[in-house]
Amino acid sequence: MVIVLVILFLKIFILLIFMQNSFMKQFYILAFSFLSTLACISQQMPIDFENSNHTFYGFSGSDFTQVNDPNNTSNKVGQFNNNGATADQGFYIDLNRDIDVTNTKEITLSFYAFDPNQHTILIKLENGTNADVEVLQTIASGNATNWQNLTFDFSSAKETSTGNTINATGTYRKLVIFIDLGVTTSGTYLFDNISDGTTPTDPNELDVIYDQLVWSDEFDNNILDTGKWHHQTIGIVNGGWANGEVQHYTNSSENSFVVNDNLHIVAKRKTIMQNGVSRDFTSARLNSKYAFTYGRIDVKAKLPEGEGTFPAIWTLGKNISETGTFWETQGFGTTPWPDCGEIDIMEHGLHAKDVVSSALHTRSSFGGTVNTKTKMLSDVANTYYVFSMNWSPNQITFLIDNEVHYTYKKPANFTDVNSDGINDGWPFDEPQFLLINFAMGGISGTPDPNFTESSLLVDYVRIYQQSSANVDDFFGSKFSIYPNPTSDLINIKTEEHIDKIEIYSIIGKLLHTKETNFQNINIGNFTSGLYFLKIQVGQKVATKKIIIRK
Ligand SMILES: [Ca+2]
Ligand SMILES: [Ca+2]
Ligand SMILES: [Ca+2]
Repeated sequence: MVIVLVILFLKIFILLIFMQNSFMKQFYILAFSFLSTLACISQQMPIDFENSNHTFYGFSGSDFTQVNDPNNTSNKVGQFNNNGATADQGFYIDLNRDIDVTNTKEITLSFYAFDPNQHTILIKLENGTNADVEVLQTIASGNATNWQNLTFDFSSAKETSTGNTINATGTYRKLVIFIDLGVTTSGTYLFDNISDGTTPTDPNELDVIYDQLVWSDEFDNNILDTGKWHHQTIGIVNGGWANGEVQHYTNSSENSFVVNDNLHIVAKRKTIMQNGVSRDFTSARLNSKYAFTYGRIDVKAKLPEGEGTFPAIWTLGKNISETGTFWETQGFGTTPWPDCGEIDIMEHGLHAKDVVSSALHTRSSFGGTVNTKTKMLSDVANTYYVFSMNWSPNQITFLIDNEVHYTYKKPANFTDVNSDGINDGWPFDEPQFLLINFAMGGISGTPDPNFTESSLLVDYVRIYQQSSANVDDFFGSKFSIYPNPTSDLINIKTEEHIDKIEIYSIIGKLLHTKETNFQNINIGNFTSGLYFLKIQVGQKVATKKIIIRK
């Protein structure tokens, strides 16, 4: 959190300084996006402790620091200290790329003790798609001040809750280490090179760029376009709403209207009877009369304020069987939640003020889903942010102001516990529609007793997809790009007649356009990192990845 805040403050500082100079602004956004990317990469396996983010958190009286390897001062290692206070001392790290024990069965590491006694090391995996699993190793006495390489084999793991030996599968986000679990032994130990056999990848990378606008509402006509939006007003839980919420949704222009270039969704303290149920607050919930498969949604919004306010920008499967949704009224309601899939682009009110969250609800994890991530913003009630979701056949990436904060990958293993033929972790190959609503109370907390009304403002909604020509791999093979990686010049060799070349950042930001002289591109001004080159020939498009290394 501290590091995230430091980067945030640095960005704000730099942006203020260079606000007048748009090239420099662009350059620094790019540079800092790359910095953020590096910070994120570092919370992945393998953990070599060379980066300050390779930090474990001690609990029950344990503490962690980074120190130099006593045998090699240029190597950083993790120092794990138990003070012996309790028998359950341990250490954990939350990873931003899951450990996948379906594909990788072994976790290897190097261990060093300062004392010559026998020790046990337990590696436990938590926050997973399956139950917690653990593997124990015993280090024989007499092995002090020597690095030992250990292998933890999860094809023969113990399921923590049952004690059964199982071949572990699934993905896990949290790695926990216990040294001498079950006894009150103090001691200091070193670890290095904790690995699941994978190499670091860039979790911020968008795998597909969606840039063709297919549906939007700019809210610039002072009228709520009911050709685009449906008011969902029939309560879905006994005439009320989910999550213990305390509002009714109406189609009244008191609760939703368009003015000053913005959609306003207004929650008010007002008692009404609807569907035979009385509620003390009114608000609105809009469904898009547009649904799509794969693409990008950008929503620029300013959030309401007050304890117990719960605005959300999200999507549901067009096939959801839920009374009163637009698509149900059109005859598409075949599939119950969560099998229809839900993508929460932005929710506010589930965590502290100014902390927004993104989440996925699927058959494999719903309700209190493990597939979620929070991000702290600044003054969300007075600041517009662009909340985005980039949904490809392989991953769903969440961005705020064009910066990735969470990526959900399609699970590697197909599970179908409810036998409906749909991957329990990925019901996302079918159309979804957009919802924008402003709930009150329930799991977001009791509304402030002084609350009278507040507004969710939406400046625009834009949905992008990709022209079908974009996925033509054969067409892409007609262009040779070299050298790649490059430092200052990209050469392009082709028989095709190029019309335009664009360069995008890994988060889909257009950085450079070229409309003549396509033999080469000077990228001397670019910082190191991964970029997309989009080559346009008539209606056809080829996309190439390029790496710039300075
Ligand atoms: Ca190291
Ligand atoms: Ca299923
Ligand atoms: Ca607008």
